[in-house]
Amino acid sequence: MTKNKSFPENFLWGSATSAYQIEGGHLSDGKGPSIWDVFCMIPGKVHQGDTGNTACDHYHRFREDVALMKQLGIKAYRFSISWPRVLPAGRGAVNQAGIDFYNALIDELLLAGIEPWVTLYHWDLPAALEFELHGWLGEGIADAFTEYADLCFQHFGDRVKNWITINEAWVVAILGYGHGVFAPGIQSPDLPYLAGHNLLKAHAKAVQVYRQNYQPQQGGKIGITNNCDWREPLTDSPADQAAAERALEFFLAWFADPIYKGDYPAVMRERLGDRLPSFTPAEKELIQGSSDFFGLNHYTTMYAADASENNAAGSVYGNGGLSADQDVNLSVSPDWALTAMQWAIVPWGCRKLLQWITARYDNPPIYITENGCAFDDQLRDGKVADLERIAFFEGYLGAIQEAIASGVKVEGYFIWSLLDNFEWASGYSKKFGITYVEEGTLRRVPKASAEWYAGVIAENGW
Ligand code: PNW
Repeated sequence: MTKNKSFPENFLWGSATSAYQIEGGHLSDGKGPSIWDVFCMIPGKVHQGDTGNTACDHYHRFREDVALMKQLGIKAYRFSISWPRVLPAGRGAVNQAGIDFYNALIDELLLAGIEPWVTLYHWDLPAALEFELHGWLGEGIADAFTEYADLCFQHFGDRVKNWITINEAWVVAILGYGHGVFAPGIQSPDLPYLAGHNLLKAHAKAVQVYRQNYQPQQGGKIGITNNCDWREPLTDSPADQAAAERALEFFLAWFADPIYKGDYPAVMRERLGDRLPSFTPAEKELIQGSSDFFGLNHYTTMYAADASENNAAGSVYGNGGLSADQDVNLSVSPDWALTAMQWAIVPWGCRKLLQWITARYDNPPIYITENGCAFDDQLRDGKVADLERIAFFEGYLGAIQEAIASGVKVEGYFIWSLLDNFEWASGYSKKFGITYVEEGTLRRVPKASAEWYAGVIAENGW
């Protein structure tokens, strides 16, 4: 690995969170319930019955959290707006207290010299829209999302110059409507493709409103963030190479091809037929070119092997999407170190994925809007001494530098996450960085000092 430590001069360094995972105040000051508020109440859905009711109590402690960001020296902060906090029923009546909260947060960030990056949808759909429209399966959902997005551009767009419409459509579709392990908890072999279709339409409509009514005066940029692992062929056989490519297309090209090429990947159409909805010509036109940047969340890598003969998943569900549709078997190498979430640490997979995106989508500007790791806290003198995390970032940032050196346009990087938080169906753990759970709320635990880390880094020759 090259030891050139420099990143491009204007490279953006940030940290990220999402509303339901950190805010708490789940029904405070007029907020409506989201599908995650409801999902958490169903016994057995979330580890130990945990909820985001209080989470990091960021709703009440955001000034403290912004001070923490300032101390960390981050230049940008990616957070999400809770749709039911500003529109308690999803549409119609506005909750002014919700608008006030995000105004205060944005002002506090700007005062601290930190650029706000706002995600409009990070999974906390207003519960009302689940009942009334069948959530992301419903015909009217794209219009409801556009009404909400419009409200946000109108109230916050004078100060927010970076917008992300949807966080990880793949997770919403596959985990929410395929495996059913995330809200709204639906298990189906077909519905993920309908949910994904509506997510893309919602994204594109919101972008159209921004571009027509706000971007000319406000001058910001808008895009979507998708997640993808790397898929490495298990062997160099043509069948395994094709399997790895197919797995990437079912993961990332599912959502990126319509935006960069105007339609779903051919391999998805071939394999899914009518189970994959079709765009009208007008919709294709609306969706194509609807992202000013390529937002990417990346965490891990798996081997991919052709499974046309023997699909090891043995069911429609697998950890790379709906595996029966892809005929891909996934595995990890026993040599790869794992995070506490059992995700393999494979920095070169990050480099290869960035290069794959660059080749397939003609070198778009990429923002890595999430990358990070979970580890058990190791406390030293009451402070978190997270050596494994330092090594993780050393590896992944080195891989990103290599990608940049090879011509990939990575323009920014956001660490997931600023705060230890509510990890969806996994609930809380003590496994992340800055904070840990104590008596139902999260107590802040400082990191070890910068000097101490500098010593460790020098000692290890990083
Ligand atoms: C992302 N998967 O979630 C989310 O954007 C965050 O809210 C979350 O806390 C973070 O990554 C860590 O999990 C994912 O199964 C959840 O591949 C699941 C998957 C990927 C991303």
